[in-house]
Amino acid sequence: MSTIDPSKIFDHAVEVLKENDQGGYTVPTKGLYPFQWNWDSCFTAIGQSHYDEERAWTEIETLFAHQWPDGMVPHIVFHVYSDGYFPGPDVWGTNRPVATSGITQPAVAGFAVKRLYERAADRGMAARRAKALLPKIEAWHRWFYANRDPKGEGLVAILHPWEAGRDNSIDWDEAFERVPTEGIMPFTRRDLQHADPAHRPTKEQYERYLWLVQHFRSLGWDNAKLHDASPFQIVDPGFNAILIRSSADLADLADTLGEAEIAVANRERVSAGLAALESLWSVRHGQYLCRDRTTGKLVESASIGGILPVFAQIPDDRAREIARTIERQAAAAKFIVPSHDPADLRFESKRYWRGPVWLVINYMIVDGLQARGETAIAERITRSSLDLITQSGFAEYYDPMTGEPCGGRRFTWTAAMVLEFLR
Ligand code: 9WN
Repeated sequence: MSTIDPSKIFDHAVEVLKENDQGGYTVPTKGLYPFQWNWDSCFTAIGQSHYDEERAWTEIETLFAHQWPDGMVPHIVFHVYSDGYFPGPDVWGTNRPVATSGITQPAVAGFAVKRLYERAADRGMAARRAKALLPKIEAWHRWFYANRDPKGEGLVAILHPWEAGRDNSIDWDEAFERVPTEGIMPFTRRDLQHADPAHRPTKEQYERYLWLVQHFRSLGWDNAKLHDASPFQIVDPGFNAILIRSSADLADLADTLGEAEIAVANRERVSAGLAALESLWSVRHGQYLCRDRTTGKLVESASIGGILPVFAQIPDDRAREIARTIERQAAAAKFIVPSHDPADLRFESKRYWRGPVWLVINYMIVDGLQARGETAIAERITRSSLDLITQSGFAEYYDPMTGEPCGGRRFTWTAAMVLEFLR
């Protein structure tokens, strides 16, 4: 039975966005996530641009107001006190003027700012605000390659699963075994007060998440040290593809706004990144795979991270092959695109990033497929995304087999993406 009248989806989405709006930033959802998250905010701004351009720019500016002096943009900004989330500011101990976490998240900002700029009705305001954000996003991109690609391979590593934004993906399982759990502080998870434990990461995974946080904290959050000191270093094709796409978009914007140096630096990163991505292609899976930088081996795990590169300018034949891979998965799942290949025995339809559908991921895939002329499958993904909304509301994520809503409800980035899908 339909829970939302299709003709009312737009209004409902705006209502969800406004309800989670805290003035200068938006929380992902009330209760479960009471702070500002990095990539959530960038997608949120794109949604806000449909009804309030001014507010959309502010969302990204607030995030960048908390950029670290070395260029990193943290994955959480703890604007106001709340003990409703674990791990909170005391656990991170980053000593920032306004508390933040000490790790980052996918670099969506370059892409988002170009999108805001392109569609702006107020051209003067857009030029002014984009120009002010440009050097900040450039500093973040520079930070990535300086700190997460120390050997100049052209691809950056994540040092914590939370950085990829796909917390408990099957991609991390093997490497995560190397992360110890000894010596971690006693802790109480808050997420389980808001969401079904069967839909969330396990206790053991949380212990390892925490061990990494404590380890990085013991190194004073010195980004020059963290990469080499981390037992978890993964080169994720999805994470890199987002950075590559944002670098390309930032370069275009820099050209338009007369910032030639920023344009050149970002174009160089794009060419090096696209060339290096090739080494992650798997013929057997028809998609990209992660590389474990510690062992040098590809990770045998066909997740959404290896499909996401279609969002970047990968070669046409790779994009075509990815479209076919999604079609194959669509034969096994009622709703697409599952965050892990349903044919893999490790697939779990309700457990967070081990199977469920996420609308932000669908959005990036659709954007990439449309750019390649793969319109039939792109439309199918869009339809599937909107069907999930009418059937199950604005959930954090959905079971691809049944469409059941999972995780948090009245979720900001889901609502933001709906406004884009309805465009
Ligand atoms: C940890 C806010 C965030 C998203 C991530 C998603 C989830 C946090 C958590 O929620 O992660 O950062 O506590 O589970 O995995 O992608 O940004 O919506």
